[in-house]
Amino acid sequence: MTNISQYLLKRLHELGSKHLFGVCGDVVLGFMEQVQKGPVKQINCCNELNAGYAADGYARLHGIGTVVTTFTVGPLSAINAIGGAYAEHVPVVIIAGAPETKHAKASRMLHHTLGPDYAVAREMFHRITVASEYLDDPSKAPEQIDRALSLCLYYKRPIYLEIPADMVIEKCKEPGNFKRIERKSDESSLRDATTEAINLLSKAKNPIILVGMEVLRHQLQEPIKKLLDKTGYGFVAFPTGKAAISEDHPQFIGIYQGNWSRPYVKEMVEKSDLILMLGAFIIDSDTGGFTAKLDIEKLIQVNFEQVKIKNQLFENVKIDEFIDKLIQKLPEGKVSTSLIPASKALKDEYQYTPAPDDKLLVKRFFKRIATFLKPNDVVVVDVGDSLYSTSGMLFPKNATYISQAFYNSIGFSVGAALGASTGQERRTLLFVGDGSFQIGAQEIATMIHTDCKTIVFLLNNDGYGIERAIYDGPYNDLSPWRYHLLPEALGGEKGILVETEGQLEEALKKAENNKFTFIEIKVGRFDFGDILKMAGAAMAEGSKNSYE
Ligand SMILES: Cc1ncc(C[n+]2csc(CCOP(=O)(O)OP(=O)(O)O)c2C)c(N)n1
Ligand SMILES: [Mg+2]
Repeated sequence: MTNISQYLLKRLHELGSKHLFGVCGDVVLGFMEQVQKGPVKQINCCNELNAGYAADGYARLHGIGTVVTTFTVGPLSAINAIGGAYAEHVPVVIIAGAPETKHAKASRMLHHTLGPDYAVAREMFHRITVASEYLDDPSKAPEQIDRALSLCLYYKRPIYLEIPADMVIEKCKEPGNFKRIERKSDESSLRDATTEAINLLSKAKNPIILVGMEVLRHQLQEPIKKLLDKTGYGFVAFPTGKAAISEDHPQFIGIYQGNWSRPYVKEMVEKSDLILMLGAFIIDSDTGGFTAKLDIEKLIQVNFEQVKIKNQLFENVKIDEFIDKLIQKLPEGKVSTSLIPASKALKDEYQYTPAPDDKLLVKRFFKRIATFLKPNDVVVVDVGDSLYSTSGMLFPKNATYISQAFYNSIGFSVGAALGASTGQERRTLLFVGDGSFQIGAQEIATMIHTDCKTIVFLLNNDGYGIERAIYDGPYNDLSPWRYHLLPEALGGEKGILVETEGQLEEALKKAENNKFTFIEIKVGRFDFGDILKMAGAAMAEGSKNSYE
C-alpha cells in the first residue's frame, strides 16, 4: 500500500515530471510535505501564474510538467497559464489542495472558497483541461489519477486534480503498469484517406510539406524525417512548428507565414501544387494575419486524429499511422534541384561586423543573435518583437523554440524559461520585451535561487512596441524600470546594460560563462523588426474601425 499523494508523485516521476513548480498554502501543506519525501523535486515560485508557465516550459522539453497550488486562489491565479497550455497543446498537470471533505460536505464558508459551493474552481477548469478530478475516495483515486494522466499524455493537454487535505495520506494501492491510451485509426477511413492522398501526391509536380504545432507536441519528428528521406520533398514550417524538425535539414526551405515570409519561401509554397500540412492549424499569427495562400484545392491537412483532403474529411485517422502509410506507399523521390535549403539561402544574411560605437538597433541585434545561437540551444521567446524577430531566424542544428505563438499571452516566457532551464543541461536563452517582462519578472529570482544558467535578453523599447505599431497612446507606456539592476535586488549579480554594438559584443562574451546572465538591450521606442512592422500594420488595418 501507498498513499494518494505518493501514488500521484510516483506516477508523475515515472512519466517524466521529475520536478514540480508551485506556491504553498494551508490546505496543500500536507501534500507538499509528501513531496519532500521524493521522488519529485519541488521548486517554489513567486506566484502561481509563473509556476503554471514554468510547468508549461518544462512540459515542452520533458513531455509533462506539474504545477501545485492551494485551493481556488492558487488555481485561479494559474488559470491563464493552463488556458495557454490547453490552446497550445501542452501536457500540464495542475494539482490543487482542497479543504477537508467534511467542510465541503457541510458547505462551510471557509477562506479561499467562493462560497458554499466547493466545485466552482473545478468546473472552471473543466473547459480548459481534458480531465478535472476531485480525489475524495482512496479506493477510486488511483484510477482517477491514471485516467486523467493518460488523457493528458494522449491529447497533450492539461488536467486538473484536486486533493482534499484529509485525503493526502489516505492509503491506496501501489501504482501498477501505467496504461497509455493507444487508439488506432478507423481502418476504412485510414485506407480511404491514404488512397486519396497517394493519388494526389503521385500526380503533383512540386508538392511541399508544411509543419505545424502538433509535430513537436506529438513527437512526430522521426516519421516526418523518414517521409522526407523517402520522397525528397522540401518542407517549410509555421512559427508554431518552428525547429520541430531541425532547421539544418537539407530539405528545409524556411519559415512560411504568408506575406511575412521571405520572398523565396513564399514563392516556393505558393507555386507548389500540393501542400501536405502536418500537424498544422490555420492561425492568424502563423499565417501572417491570414495572408497565407493556402487554397483548399491544394491542401492535404493532417492533424492528430483526422485528415482533410481538399474539402473531404476523414475522421478517426491517426497522424502517425497516416504518415507511416505514406512512407510505405509513396515512391522514392529525389530532392528537386530547384530547392534552395534555408542554410544556403540565408548564408549571407547573417554576416555581421560590429561597429562598436554605433547605437544598437533591433534588426542588428537579432542579426547578431542568429550567429550567437549554438546547436542544441533552447530558445524561449515572449510575444512582441522577441517573437517576430526570432520566428524567421535560421536556427542551428537541433535547437528548440518555445513560444506561445498561438495563445500570445504576454509574460509567458519568464516562467517558461525557468521551466525550460530546469532539469536539463542544454543552454537556455530567453528573449522578452519590457512589457511582457513586467508581468513575469519575479521568476528571475527563482532562476537565480535554483542556479539556472539561463541567458536573459530583455528588449527594452520603453513600452508595448507591438501595440504602438498598431495604434499609439499613453496606454502603451510602462513605468520605466532599470531592468539590469533588478537581478541584484533579487539575489544575484547586476545585469548588463547594452546600448551600442560594442557593448553587445562585451555582453555576449560574458554570457559564454555558463551562468545566469541578464542583458538589458536598450533600443528606441519605435525601433521595430520588419515582421513586427508588418504585423502592426496588418493589425491596425484589421481594427481600424475601433478608433476615431
Ligand atoms: C496577458 C496579456 N495581456 C495583454 C496582451 C496584449 N499585448 C500583446 S503584445 C503587448 C505588448 C508587449 O510589449 P513588450 O513585451 O514590451 O514587447 P514589444 O512589442 O515592445 O517588443 C500587449 C500588452 C497580451 N497579449 N497578453
Ligand atoms: Mg516593449
